[in-house]
Amino acid sequence: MDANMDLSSLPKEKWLGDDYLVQLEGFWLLPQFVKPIKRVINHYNPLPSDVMLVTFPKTGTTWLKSLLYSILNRSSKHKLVAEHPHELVPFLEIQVFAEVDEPPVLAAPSNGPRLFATHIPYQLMAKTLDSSQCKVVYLTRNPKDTLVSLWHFVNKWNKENPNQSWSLDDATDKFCRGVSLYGPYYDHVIGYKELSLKRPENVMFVTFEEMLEDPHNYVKKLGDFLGCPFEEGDEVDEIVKNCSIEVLSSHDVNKSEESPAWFSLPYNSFFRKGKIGDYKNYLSDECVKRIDILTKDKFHSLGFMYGI
Ligand code: PAP
Repeated sequence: MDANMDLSSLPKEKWLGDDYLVQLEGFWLLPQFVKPIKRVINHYNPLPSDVMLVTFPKTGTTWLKSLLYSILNRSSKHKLVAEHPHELVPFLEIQVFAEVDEPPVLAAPSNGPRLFATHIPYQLMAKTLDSSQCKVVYLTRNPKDTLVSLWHFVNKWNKENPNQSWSLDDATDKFCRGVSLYGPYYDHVIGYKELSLKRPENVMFVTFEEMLEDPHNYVKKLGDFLGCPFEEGDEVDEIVKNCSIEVLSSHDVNKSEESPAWFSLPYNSFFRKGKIGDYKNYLSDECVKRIDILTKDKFHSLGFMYGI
């Protein structure tokens, strides 16, 4: 992929206020992330021992970062008390490959695997992932809660400028048309769902809802998948509790109104309710209907019974 591609040659859509998104190979991105994403695509060579958490935004990334970090670094899981999950598990395109003109030299780990996160769709990462034995955990969430979470998050972004507050109708319309950060949501999910069916030993596909309903079981499954199973009596319950939204959001670092160097929203903006079905408190019947029709068309017609 040409790293110096002229952004003005890409299709463009209005996003919020004066911001716009550009479309790269079918996916909508903030223009400032195009270059870092290309760096990742061109220069990130995963080690076979690398672990990658992949998500569509607002599907539970922060939660899974804390769980995966704890599962892989059992002796230092106390670090979650003082460090934000996004600092412990960096995003490839937003942190690791963000600033540099040259790709960073990623040191091989002295102990344990490297753990990274990304929102990059499989369709853009296919070459990288198909030629690697690294482990991928893909987390998704039902589209209506994902949309509502994104809408809250973006409006927090716009808090300084109330004229730019984003209506839920416009958010729904953009989401359904795929014009969303890293969207279309459906193509993102399907890309990794199909990959997980093709390469189950390398790609584990989980949903926010099944994890929240039985976190103990899923932490054990993740340990097995990552090659570090838990022994009887091991600290699974402790990990589940320490990564719950109640405990995580109570730490000063996660309550902080300060923003990280790599992002314009405060650390506390990644924690809100963390519940299933919050969309019922916000979306009109009409919006629900529109999304459900799309979900049936995109997911259920493929036999993937999820999202309604
Ligand atoms: P990101 O993609 O910008 O990193 P991400 O972490 O995926 O965001 O999504 C944030 C959502 O996860 C929020 O959902 P809500 O708006 O519906 O509440 C947030 O509350 C939720 N979340 C964060 N931490 C946890 C957790 N420990 N357990 C459950 N949900 C969580």
